[in-house]
Amino acid sequence: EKNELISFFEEKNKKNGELSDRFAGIARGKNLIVIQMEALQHFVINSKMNGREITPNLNKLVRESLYFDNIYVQVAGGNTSDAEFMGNISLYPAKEGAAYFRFATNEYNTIAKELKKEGYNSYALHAYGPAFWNRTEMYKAVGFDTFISSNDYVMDEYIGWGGWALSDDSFYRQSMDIIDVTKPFYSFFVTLSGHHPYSYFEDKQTFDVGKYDRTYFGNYIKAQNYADAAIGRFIQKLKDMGLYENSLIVIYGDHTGLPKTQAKELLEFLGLSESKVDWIKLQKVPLLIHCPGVEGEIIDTTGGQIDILPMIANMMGFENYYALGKDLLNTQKGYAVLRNGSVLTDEYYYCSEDDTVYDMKTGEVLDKKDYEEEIQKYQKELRISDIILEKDALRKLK
Ligand code: GP9
Repeated sequence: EKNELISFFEEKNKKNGELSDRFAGIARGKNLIVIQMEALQHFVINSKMNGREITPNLNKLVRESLYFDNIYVQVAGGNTSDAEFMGNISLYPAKEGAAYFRFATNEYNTIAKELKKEGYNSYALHAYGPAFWNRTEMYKAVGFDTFISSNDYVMDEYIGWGGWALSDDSFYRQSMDIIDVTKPFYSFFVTLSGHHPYSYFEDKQTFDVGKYDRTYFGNYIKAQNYADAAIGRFIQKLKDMGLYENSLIVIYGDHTGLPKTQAKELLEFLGLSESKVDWIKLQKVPLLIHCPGVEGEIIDTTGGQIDILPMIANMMGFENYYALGKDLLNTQKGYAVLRNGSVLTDEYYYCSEDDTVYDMKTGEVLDKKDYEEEIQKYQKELRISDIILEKDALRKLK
């Protein structure tokens, strides 16, 4: 297994070396502000309801950023914590259970650790009980210097999670009072206002959802509209503090917020069928990277949350030899591997549940034989990731 890992990473890094180095080092020395947004799905971006944009602030930011619009949700049993795991470490979620619980004492290569070598302070910020998802333990392995949790925030405004989690507005405001902005920093924000069941918004008229009023879907839209407004105010605060022009800002959704059991209104709103391909295309989250001096651009290469770290590493100029993700800005052929073994590319969707390959554009069934070799090559990443987790292999390889 050790030899397997060594040759896998040699091969992976050799290939990457052959590619161009677009944006390499462009954000070196800047602060890094990563915002992992709760249940923010891709479809809300640039979407209108009754003539009004659902997420006007994010839409504006998207226009000024590198925007990745084919990012698939890759979380598994660890849900939100799996998104954190991929974002900060670029390994796949555990095969069973949550990596945050099962592998919290492993050795990892992480953003916080790499930036620490450059003299950065790092902060994990999440206004919930610190033991949830075993964050207190796991954040030590991720290498955060400071974890600010609900023990540290004044719980002065409740919104998300049915109305009993701190509002994003208060969360951002208080967080910026805590972070020492006089030194280079990496701040990792994990929001909560978009957390189901969205019932806080049931009787609020904050956004006109028309016929979806008082439905799960309508409440979800109102929750994401609120989360967007809060992020708009946060971005303004960063500008007022003089941080916007000196920071790399990365925003992505952690997982979907509308399960299949609630799909009816969503499919109706988007005018989609209940086909396998239509549904998988909805299992995407937005990802944007805002870098001062870089013009807005849409990147439609297929990828996943595991690809976030390699892009940050490339732009900030730090090493990521053992990342399993790829830099979508320097990759010709995109793909995403899901924890259940399904594989998505620009061209096809291999669904592991029915062992069938579908044409991504038409939904037609394709001949699996033609894709088998490539699918297995991509799936190998899951095996490599499992070995790393189960054998604590990065500690040994080092
Ligand atoms: C709790 C929050 C929610 O701290 O991260 O996690 P989820 O229930 O969405 O996985």
